[in-house]
Amino acid sequence: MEAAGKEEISVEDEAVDKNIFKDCSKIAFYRRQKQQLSTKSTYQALLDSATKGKDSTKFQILNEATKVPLLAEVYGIEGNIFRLKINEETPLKPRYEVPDVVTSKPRTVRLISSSGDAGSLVLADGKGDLKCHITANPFKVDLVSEEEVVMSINSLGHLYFEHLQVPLKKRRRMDEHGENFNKEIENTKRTHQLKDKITEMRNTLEGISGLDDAEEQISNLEDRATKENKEDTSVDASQENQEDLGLWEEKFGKFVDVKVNGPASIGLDFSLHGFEHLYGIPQHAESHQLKNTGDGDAYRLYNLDVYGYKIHDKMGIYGSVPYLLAHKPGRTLGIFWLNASETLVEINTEPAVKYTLTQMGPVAAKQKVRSQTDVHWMSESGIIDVFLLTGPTPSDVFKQYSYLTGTQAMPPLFSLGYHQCRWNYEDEQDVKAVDAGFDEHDIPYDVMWLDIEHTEGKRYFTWDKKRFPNPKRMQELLRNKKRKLVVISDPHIKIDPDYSVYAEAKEQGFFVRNHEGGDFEGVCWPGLSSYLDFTNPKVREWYSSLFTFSAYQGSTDILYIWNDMNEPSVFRGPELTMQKNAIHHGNWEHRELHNIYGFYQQMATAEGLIQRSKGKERPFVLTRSFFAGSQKYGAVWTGDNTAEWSYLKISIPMLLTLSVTGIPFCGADVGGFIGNPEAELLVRWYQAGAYQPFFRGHATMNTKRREPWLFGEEHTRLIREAIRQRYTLLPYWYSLFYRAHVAAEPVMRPLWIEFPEELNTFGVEDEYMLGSALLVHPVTEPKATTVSVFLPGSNEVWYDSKTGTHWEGACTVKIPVTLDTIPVFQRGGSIVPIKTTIGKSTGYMTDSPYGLRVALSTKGSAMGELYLDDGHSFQYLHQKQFLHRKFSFLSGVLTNSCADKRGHHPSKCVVERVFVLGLKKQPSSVTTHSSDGKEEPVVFTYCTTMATLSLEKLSLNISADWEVHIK
Ligand code: NBV
Repeated sequence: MEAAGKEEISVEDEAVDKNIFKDCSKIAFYRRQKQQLSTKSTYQALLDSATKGKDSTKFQILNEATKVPLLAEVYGIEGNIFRLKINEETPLKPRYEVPDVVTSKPRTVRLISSSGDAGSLVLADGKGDLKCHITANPFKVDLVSEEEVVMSINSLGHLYFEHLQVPLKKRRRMDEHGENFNKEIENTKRTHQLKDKITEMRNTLEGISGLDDAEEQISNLEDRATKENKEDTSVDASQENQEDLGLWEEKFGKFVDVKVNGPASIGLDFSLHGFEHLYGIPQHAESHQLKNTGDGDAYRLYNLDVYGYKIHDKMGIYGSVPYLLAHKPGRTLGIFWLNASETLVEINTEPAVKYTLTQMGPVAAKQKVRSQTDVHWMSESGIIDVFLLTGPTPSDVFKQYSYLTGTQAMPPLFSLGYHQCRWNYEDEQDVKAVDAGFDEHDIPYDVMWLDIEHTEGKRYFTWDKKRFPNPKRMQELLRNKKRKLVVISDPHIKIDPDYSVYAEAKEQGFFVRNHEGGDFEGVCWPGLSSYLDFTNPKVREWYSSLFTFSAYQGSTDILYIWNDMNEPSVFRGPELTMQKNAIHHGNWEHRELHNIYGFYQQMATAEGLIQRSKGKERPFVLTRSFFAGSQKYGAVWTGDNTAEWSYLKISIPMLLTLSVTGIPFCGADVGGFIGNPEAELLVRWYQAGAYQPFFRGHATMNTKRREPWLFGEEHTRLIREAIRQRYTLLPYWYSLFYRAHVAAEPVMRPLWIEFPEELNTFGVEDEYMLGSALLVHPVTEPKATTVSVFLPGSNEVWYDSKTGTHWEGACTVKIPVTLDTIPVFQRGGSIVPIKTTIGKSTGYMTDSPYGLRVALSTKGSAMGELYLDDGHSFQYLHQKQFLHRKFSFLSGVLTNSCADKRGHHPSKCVVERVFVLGLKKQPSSVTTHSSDGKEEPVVFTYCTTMATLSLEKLSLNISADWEVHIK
């Protein structure tokens, strides 16, 4: 392989070297905030001078020590959301506010203000059941819902705000020259205000004459600012006398981070009253429920390329979603901390305590102290911009979050099939052989993947001519089997003037710059590379255009994209990423937006795929790095995991966490990327992966080949069966993704979402729900002969999907398992649509018949739905070309009716089979009834011992209204 990073990362090494990465003790802003907390200084809100604007209520907050004024803004947002923004009132220069994540402008609602007691201010939403109660001194905000304080902000006094300063060296120099320092500060601020104004003008004046002058002025100002910054970067020893505070310079190993803007970190605490269960803030290889963080052990949100990441660790890995949910019976809350710089989150739960007589004396005997969880957010820079999602139900919180950041893009149907990847499929011949292998072994699959070696020397958008001399021919081969191809496209661009992508980007100034003003250069797979600045809308537009068929030679419309290494990964960089003082569009330092870099690449890629089809086709883009809102652009996977049982096990909580933080289309490399899984582990991984949203087998180089048929006939059979189960359930998967797309319902759900009142579901992470109908408990232990499955819900009944055995809910059952068992249970009261015939790939299944699996509730009823469209275009959206059916089973009648009258997508498909679980009495007759009054008898099989009814050879059109009467 031609991989310049080989000496940096040994791809054979299995364990991550944690010394490459920082722990909290090595993060200066963490140390500073912790130190400051021990010498608590308080903030006071000046509520008397609060002003009410069109959208928000504003007031000043003063730090009693520094007296630097902060400006707080409280917004009420449609759908029971509050937003609190805190920034410096007049910062020396603008501070970064994360753009492009919050979808369009969220509609604000007018908050009604009244003054409370002792100089406090109360802001209530229109209905008056939600209130923000702001206390002046010390500054605190209580979120009150139905007269109950559910959350307090800054009640622990952790509000922390480092205001931007002029470096001490510069101050001294000015003193020496008798210059007025304060005047200079004012001038600097004015300069920045002027710059802002001009930018504003530029936006409004686009295309109008005179713009050139404005541009020139801007450029002069920018030059001046850059020059000033440069002068300021030399650090004064006395200013840095407390070196470990890392104010203007921070060392990590051989790396020195020089901070032209000095310290700029922010922090704030949130106390959640009565809450003990928190979830979210991916990505960590950790349990689903957030743990208490001890000293120096905060959850880190900093996108990093961590090969073979350690599990049960809070270190930052590939992606970050600074959003968490808190849950207790009766209420779910969300806190979305919109900040893209390095962020740390501390969690501390104090459980409820009942004091006894002996411990506390008679007065306290009856006292029950409510549990409380404190969350402390700290970010390296930017502003405080936090959204409080008030629920009250989990699904309300999902909707509120999706209102801000968008829902899952509707995936093309093929992407819900099985994907076959390897680093690397060597050449066209290899692709052909692997593709044929699936057919020979009668295993369905949809997508073949090509890793970095398919390119000419890791120049993305090119093909290695020897290995892939005729990429179109190869794609035709796949197309003929209604299959697709995904190829990799990383953000680093090989420095090679003969490489047109490089040359063009270089010429246009599309790369991230270093702090000296040149293009940033770092080592990655192609050797020395520059990195596209995806934060620049012009770069995104250009990058998108690279995917047009004419620009991307050898690509066809069955080719889709995989974005890797986009944390970004930089082999010789600090923590294997980009220097924080690299410069992006708008002169922003990389530190401000590090966590959103990968988000932008996926955004531009998805846009490119849409554009190449002239807006007609849905894109598919897999990304390794992500941020809040990445769901709008495709799928995410959990990076370089290892072929060990513990990694199979942790994939469940990792995916559950992504799922509840708005990223439902997620998966983990099946088999484990690093190392060689034994056959049993591989089978178990396929069985788990078949029931996880993104289902792809992948392996690193130098691992043994592991296509599903290489482990003996029996293992091939088991893998085939697992993949076939996936394809059987395709209609259910697709319908779940539709719900995720339109209503922000996670596809893979922790039990607490479905059973929000049941405490014993809150910590479950070895099993989960797929939608609301299926409970899956993958086997994640070697040589398992039983698994203990918790079946929740005291009024529920659960059916083993394979055997039909049923149990009442609220119990743990020990299920015997063999290597062919995938413990899946259908919830009584649900109807699951399936396909009864499976094809080579999803494309072959468009017209294949449906089946309905009806599992009756304790009351003998059931409900379900099916969503269907062409599976690839946007016609469902623009032309309402979709079919949304509702199934219900009530008093012995199974009904198929329309769930959404707006949709029209006639289908020839029929429901061929109906299987009813839990039918207590043998029917005397079964008849079908069409909407035109036609009635026909049905041959049926009833099994008394299992209480199951099977109807076969039906021919009921899926898109028509009909009933089946069971008497
Ligand atoms: O492109 C090669 C690999 C890829 O197969 C893997 O899935 C990514 O997570 N990539 C990382 C870069 C090299 C990792 C050592």
